Order: sequence, then structure tokens, then C-alpha cells
Amino acid sequence: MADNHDHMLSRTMSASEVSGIMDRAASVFNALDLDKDGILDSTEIQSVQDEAKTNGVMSILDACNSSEGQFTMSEIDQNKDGKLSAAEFTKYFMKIFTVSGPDKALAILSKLDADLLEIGR
Ligand SMILES: [Ca+2]
Ligand SMILES: [Ca+2]
Repeated sequence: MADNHDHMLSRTMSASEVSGIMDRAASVFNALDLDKDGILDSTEIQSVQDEAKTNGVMSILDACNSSEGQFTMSEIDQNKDGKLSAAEFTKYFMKIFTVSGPDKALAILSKLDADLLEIGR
């Protein structure tokens, strides 16, 4: 992915760190977005939560909650339409990156990756 387009991001972030986290977030989003329309609706979110529960892994949102303490729909759903767009999802991880640093953002993404693998996504 080209990373030389114009980001509105703090220049304290390196372009490779930013694109790395954006790519990871996009890949997690893609695994959650069952019909691949670029939107996570409540059905898709519920579905992954149910699968996580069935497979005995920590629910996706709980995983983020425990590591960040503020991973809630309302936190991510910026336009409050009850759905998460890919942009809202990646922006949320950029916010964690900005607030808590790249290690925190990557730790949450790794946990999500592991959980998704566990439930066969
Ligand atoms: Ca979808
Ligand atoms: Ca939204």
C-alpha cells in the first residue's frame, strides 16, 4: 500500500508505523465484515460476539475493553448511526496509537487477530 498520500496525522508518527497499523486494522475489519460492504452493522458485530462466545474466546469487544478500557460502540461509532465504517474502525486505532502509543495499538490488533483466528475467521 502506498503511504505517501496526504495524512492528516501528527508528524510524530512515522509513516511506516501509521500504515502498519492502518493495514492491520483494515485486515481485522475485513474479517469482521461478512458481506464485505465496508460497513459493520449490528448483525455482523453480534455475529462475531456470538462466535467468540461459542468458541470460548474472550469476546472481541471485551478483548479491547480489557486492554484499553474504552472500546465501546459509541466510542468508535463517530456518526452515531449504529454501524461501524472501515474509516471509523481504523480511525479508532489511530486514536489509540495517538493516545497510548503504537505498542498499545498493535497489542490490541494482535489480540483481535488471535481471537479471529481462534473462531476461524
Ligand atoms: Ca458488512
Ligand atoms: Ca458509524
